[in-house]
Amino acid sequence: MKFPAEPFRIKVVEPIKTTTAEQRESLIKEAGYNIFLLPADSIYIDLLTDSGTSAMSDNQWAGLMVGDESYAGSKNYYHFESVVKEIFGYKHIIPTHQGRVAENLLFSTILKPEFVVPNNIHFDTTRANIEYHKAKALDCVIDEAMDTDLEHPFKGNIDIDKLRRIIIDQGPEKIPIIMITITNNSGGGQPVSMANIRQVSELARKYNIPLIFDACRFAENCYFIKEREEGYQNKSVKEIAAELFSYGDGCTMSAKKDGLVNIGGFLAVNDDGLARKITNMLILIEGFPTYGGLAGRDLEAISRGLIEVLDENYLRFRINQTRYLGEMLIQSGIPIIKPVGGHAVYINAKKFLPHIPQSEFPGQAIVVELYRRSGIRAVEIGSLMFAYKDAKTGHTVYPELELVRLAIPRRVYTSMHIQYVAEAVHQIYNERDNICGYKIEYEADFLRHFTARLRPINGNN
Ligand code: P71
Repeated sequence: MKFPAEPFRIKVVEPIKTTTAEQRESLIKEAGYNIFLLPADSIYIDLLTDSGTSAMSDNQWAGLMVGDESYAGSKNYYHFESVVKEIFGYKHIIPTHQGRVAENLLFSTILKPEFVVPNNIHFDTTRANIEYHKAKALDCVIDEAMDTDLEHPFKGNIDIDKLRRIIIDQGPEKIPIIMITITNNSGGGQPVSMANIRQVSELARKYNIPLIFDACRFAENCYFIKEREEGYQNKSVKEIAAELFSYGDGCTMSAKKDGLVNIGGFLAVNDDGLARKITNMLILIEGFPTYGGLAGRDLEAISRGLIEVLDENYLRFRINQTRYLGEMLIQSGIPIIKPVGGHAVYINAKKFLPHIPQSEFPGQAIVVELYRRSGIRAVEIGSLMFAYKDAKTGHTVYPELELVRLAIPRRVYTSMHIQYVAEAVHQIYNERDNICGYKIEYEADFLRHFTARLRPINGNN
């Protein structure tokens, strides 16, 4: 395993407060054993999300100083538009303040009740935005994606037969778009191959259905294509991205990921009529089309971030840093989703804590233990987040996968921080028999994981 050396040096530092075990004990108790309720300055290494948590470069910070805050026609918008067009190749570029607004604009324009939107796996906000319009969000990722131990180079791929069945069964007139999420966040940050995208595109064109990418982590996906797919080793990531997006008709983008910024996003489409409708809606909910809910300086930071994210020295480091964490965990015998994805390592909590049933939140138990022992914040993606009560039977339905996600912010932590994380996980793995489950004391009616309060089931924890 190669130690990934940082392709940047440090010019500004942000001190991290350290806490004692006693302080963390009382903080986590006060937070109802819910890491969403912890003050961020009580955390040593924050792996809650890779979204909006990137460190900007000196060039991006300099870009903030040339922000043109004109209401209409800001020069930063024209720069942003030209950079996005050059990389993504679409005709109309509509800025938004984050990804889910791009989703909202798109879906409120194209969806009717009973419509169906297929995707490899819909991300939560995408699914919620679709279901809000009483339409159906269907996942059609390949079956291999559900086998956490299976090594497959493109576990984000769409199962073409499943997709074809959906189109035939539902009727193409009920499917306003097909989506592909790159990389597939909900399936472990796994990439989609160019061959698969080409096949989906052919099918979509056959039935005259537009193909829209959820492009949040497009650069990471393209780097995996370069690394793993035959015929792409000698192409630049930028060339790979150009080919990939040429198979689609538009994309939604949260620039908080591969835009290397703390806020921002956009929607890009080729269709003139669709763009006009969306732009009118944008004016209603976000702002004038040359700023879309962002300051001019934010647009400048995104333009510069999108250029930097295609730097292959950066991407090599990025992908290898995540892999480095994953491989250290594998070497310690810790069960994780394989292969390691682009932006995060996902621990299989069912295998990590086989003595804790899903009804007692094994994923959350690992998350709490990591904070308590080492000041690290991870996030549970399992029964606390997704279990629900079946309206008919009254029984609780548990998700198939019980995961803990360690998402790595871009350019924020050194490989030494990553080693610290690996050691901390290893330590609690060695003492896993002493970890107990949790019980919910308070929960909201929906999205309960954000505000739930829990209690350990026995005194040891
Ligand atoms: C992540 C996030 C951020 C997040 C969002 C909601 C709840 C918890 C955490 C955001 C994504 C994403 C994909 C594939 C669209 C969005 C929304 N991910 N698509 O993974 O991963 O973007 O946050 O800018 O609105 O922690 P947005």
